[in-house]
Amino acid sequence: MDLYSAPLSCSLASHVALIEAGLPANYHYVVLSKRQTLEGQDYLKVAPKGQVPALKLDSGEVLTEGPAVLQWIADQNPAAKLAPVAGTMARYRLQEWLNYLSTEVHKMVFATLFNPAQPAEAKAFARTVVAAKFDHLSSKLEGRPFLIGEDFTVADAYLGTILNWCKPAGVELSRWPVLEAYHQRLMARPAFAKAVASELEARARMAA
Ligand SMILES: N[C@@H](CCC(=O)N[C@@H](CS)C(=O)NCC(=O)O)C(=O)O
Repeated sequence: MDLYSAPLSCSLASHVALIEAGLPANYHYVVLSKRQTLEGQDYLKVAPKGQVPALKLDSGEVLTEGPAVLQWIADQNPAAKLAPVAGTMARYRLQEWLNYLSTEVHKMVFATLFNPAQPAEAKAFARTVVAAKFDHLSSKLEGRPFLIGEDFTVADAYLGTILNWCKPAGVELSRWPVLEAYHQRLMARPAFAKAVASELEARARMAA
């Protein structure tokens, strides 16, 4: 299986999930501005939407959209408990979180803050919205180790990835001590440490 990702972007969550699930994969890094992998492969031939993550399965099928990719990975190794069993209420809670993170936090807030084409008014609006989103997340994580129950799930892989963006986006995470402590716990997990180190190394190769 092959994961196509861009260093420290939303695809980091899929990278972390693969490691947490103990699934072997080949990692390909995409230079999004060129729609090309570091090896020079035309990324649009792999994933015509041009976005990461994309997971090429051993069957040759290519799966895209982070929430779908994350759940597929989780379902390959149920013993790792990265997602509750399909059909249970807990699984719908996971999907509820993945959708919230994707639409309300990733896209509405951070995609706006990072996009140089967005006008200053849109960025100012995103900065007001982030407070409401983080207040909500913080209230849900108060006194709990993870978003759902006692186990780390792929929703935590996604939220940890998003919280990494606070510093480069100029969002002061220390305003939410619960989220800051949660972020530190996630970054201390071996899977996050390994994936982040590998993606930083890929980013340095891209810059060279
Ligand atoms: N709906 C997609 C969005 C993925 C996405 O926004 N990926 C970003 C990186 S975090 C990307 O590929 N950006 C380049 C682009 O949109 O052209 C998903 O959930 O996977």
